[in-house]
Amino acid sequence: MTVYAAVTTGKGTGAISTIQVFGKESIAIIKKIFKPAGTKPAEFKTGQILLGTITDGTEIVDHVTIGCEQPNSFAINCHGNPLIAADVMQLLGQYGAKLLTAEQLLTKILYAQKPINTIRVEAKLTQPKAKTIQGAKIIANQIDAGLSKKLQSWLKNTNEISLGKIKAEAIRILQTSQTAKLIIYGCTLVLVGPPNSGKSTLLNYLAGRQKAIVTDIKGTTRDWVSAQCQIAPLWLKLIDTAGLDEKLAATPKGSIEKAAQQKSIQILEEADLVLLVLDNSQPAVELDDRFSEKIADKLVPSTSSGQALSEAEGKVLAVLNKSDLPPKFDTAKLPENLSSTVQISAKTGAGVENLLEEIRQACGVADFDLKTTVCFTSRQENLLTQLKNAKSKQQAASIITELLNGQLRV
Ligand SMILES: Nc1nc2c(ncn2[C@@H]2O[C@H](COP(=O)(O)OP(=O)(O)OP(=O)(O)O)[C@@H](O)[C@H]2O)c(=O)[nH]1
Ligand SMILES: [Mg+2]
Repeated sequence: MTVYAAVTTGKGTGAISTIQVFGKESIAIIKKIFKPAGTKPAEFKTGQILLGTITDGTEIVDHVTIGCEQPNSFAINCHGNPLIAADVMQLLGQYGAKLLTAEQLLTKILYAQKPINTIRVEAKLTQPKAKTIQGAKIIANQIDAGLSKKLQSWLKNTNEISLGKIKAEAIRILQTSQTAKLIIYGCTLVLVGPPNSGKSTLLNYLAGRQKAIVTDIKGTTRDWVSAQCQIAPLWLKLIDTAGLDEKLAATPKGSIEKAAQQKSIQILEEADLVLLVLDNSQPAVELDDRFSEKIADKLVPSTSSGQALSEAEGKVLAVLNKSDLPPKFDTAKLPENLSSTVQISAKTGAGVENLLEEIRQACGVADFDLKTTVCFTSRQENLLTQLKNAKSKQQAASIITELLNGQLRV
């Protein structure tokens, strides 16, 4: 059996780097580069931690500990400088270990455990990428329950369950997964609106720091600015954009203003949810046609079942800002089909809690049950999409088997 090795700690400098060595012949290779502290020879017993040095035959590479986790799995903990970890890896490679990425190694380890459950492998690989603790829990819940259990029960009861029922359940899982994805991977919120409406002030308020420059001069924000914030169970990537108004068409070609405003229109494409920030203390302004068209696109609710990036696609929330000033905005001029309209003051914070609740509602995460059966990788999504289009029970069974036991390419 081949021996595999990978640096399993994150990239960059940390206090410690861990190199995982896996495979039946691991001990034979480790013995060639490891010298235990003291005079006794090393005993690689499961559950023990050994102290010693890694040497290249002539010089000490580093002082390390080795955790004997399984008879064929060892964790070499060396100092955190990535150059040291690279040296240890090179030595392992010289003595015959196959050098892998952390993901590749984890996949090998998980596939060595029987019975194979690919959903579990994907969960272990994906969980560290979850942006929120709720997202991590959703993934964990798919291992022994959730998606794994659903697929196992489909396979076990293929004769009793109708194809129609399986397809209907696949559609429901795909739909619910769009909301789960926002909780797991985060939601991109783009703040757009006319100049001076308070977009940057709102971004700063939500981010809890002065990320974007705020002035009373129209057109202060040129290049887009991004910040992050958590509003449980969501992680938000906030993008503040240059103000847009009816003058875009008249703005000279090649000018910074034109480029900035065009960028604002482009960035709308990335939005899971758009906040249309308007100044409630001013009469409504006409917006540039191109901008209005883009907003109109976002206002069209998604009709596809589960193929859209998120259920929030097609959602625009209007924010009537500066509620601390006398109102002059004619709300009849608001676009139709808005997800909702919220009055706030980004300056004082009044109404912002209400806005956050509306964001949760618009994303469909307000009462989301973390135990819901969902898919959480594009492989699963593709296969469930195939399942919802399956033409026969036999085809459905082979897709379900692939979902549960298929090989991953990492
Ligand atoms: N009274 C009041 N003033 C506000 C509020 N929000 C923002 N302002 C002020 O409005 C002005 C414009 O705010 P910004 O946040 O720079 O507006 P913006 O939409 O980012 O403007 P551009 O970058 O030019 O598109 C500043 O003087 C802010 O202090 C609010 O809720 N109440
Ligand atoms: Mg701004």
